[in-house]
Amino acid sequence: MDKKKLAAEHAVASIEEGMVLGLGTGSTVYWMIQKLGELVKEGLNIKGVPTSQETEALALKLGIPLLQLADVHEIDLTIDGADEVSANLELIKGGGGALFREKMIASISRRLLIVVDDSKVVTTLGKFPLPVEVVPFGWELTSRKLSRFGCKPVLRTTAKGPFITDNGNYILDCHFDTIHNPEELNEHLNLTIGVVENGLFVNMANTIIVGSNEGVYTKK
Ligand code: ABF
Repeated sequence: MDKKKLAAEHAVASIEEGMVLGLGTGSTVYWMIQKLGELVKEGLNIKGVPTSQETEALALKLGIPLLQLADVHEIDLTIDGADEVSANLELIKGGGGALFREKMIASISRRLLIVVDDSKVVTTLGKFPLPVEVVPFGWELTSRKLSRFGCKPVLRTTAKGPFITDNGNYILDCHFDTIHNPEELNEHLNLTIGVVENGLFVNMANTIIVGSNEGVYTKK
């Protein structure tokens, strides 16, 4: 059984009639969106999903109603993936490069439900390199400032050059190994000139649904 699919399909049970839903990105969320599309076809009536480039085409294909983000003041429930989840429900996100928009959606969500397989569950964050979105101008200076926090920043690249986010920025994948105080680091990173946003989601996730070989379990 696909552990990501197990977690994602379990998460759908949290979706209620009339909700404004936030959808994240990634292969785990993909399974959830597929299941949501089936329920919409069977008559589930949700208010809609704020559009984002990643989900728009799939949502339209599945008949999931779309809302203009500017018209959305609050999201009832956001379901998203993660790259690492700690015992305190702190997250590292952004492996897919969409951390800024995911954090913006999460910031107006009443509930944030994370779906992962058990490979993402860790005791301490940091083994997964922390994605930090930075302005291209002076990125090398920003990189040097980030290294002072005890990491090795690496510019994310593609075959054609630097990876460019949906917002036109670069990503520095910061290798920390361990992050002992995610809350403090999150603040320090975002106060660093040149940093747009970082992949630490602290005090944001309410529930984690984990798919494993033994089935599904929930961390709250
Ligand atoms: C997204 O899901 C990203 O924040 C994160 O990098 C990714 C995890 O992808 P997957 O579910 O495919 O492992 O939300």
